[in-house]
Amino acid sequence: MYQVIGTARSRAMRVFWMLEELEQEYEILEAGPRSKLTAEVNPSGKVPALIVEGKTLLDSVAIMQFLADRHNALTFKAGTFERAEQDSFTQFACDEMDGVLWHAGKHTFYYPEKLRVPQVMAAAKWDFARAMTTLEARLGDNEFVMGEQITVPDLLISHCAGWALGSKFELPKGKLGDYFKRLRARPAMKRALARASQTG
Ligand SMILES: N[C@@H](CCC(=O)N[C@@H](CS)C(=O)NCC(=O)O)C(=O)O
Repeated sequence: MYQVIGTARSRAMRVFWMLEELEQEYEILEAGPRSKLTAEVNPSGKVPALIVEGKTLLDSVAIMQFLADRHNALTFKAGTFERAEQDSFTQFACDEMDGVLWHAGKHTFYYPEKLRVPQVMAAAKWDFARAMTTLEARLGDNEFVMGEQITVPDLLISHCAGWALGSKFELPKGKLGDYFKRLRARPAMKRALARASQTG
């Protein structure tokens, strides 16, 4: 059985969702960033981490892609052009969504007050809005970013969209708004939320 270190209010939520999509059993080892358990497995003290067969894998995106590859679902095969396109969407989510949101978050609550620059929030909202315009163009009329098949970046993008909403960023309506709603309505997402809500 898989074990995941992290909490619902962290990037561990992406991993819970992926495991639910794959219908795998998992145990949540509830531990926050920089907790004793987290520090034991990750020198940076960051969550999530996946423990599988006595080994520990760090980074939510690496974990999600590993699980998708291992269970041959929600991914195209490595070495195909489609996989490269899929990875390009994954990279987009990391750079243009996760990176922007985290940068804003650091200046809102994470850095010591003397290092926070309030103007960063306005710049981050500008970057995020531009990313949404790009995503809308790349999504087109597709159901998911890679067409009819849901893949790793869809979960990642949707998780970042929820994070954005919680951080008072604006989400677009229209086709992109419908895409976000479609993803959040997935039964696996609801199961992951219900399961994770028992954690902090
Ligand atoms: N790229 C990493 C980022 C992990 C990360 O920053 N996690 C946050 C919680 S969502 C954390 O533990 N932060 C603590 C810190 O930066 O000190 C991943 O996706 O797993």
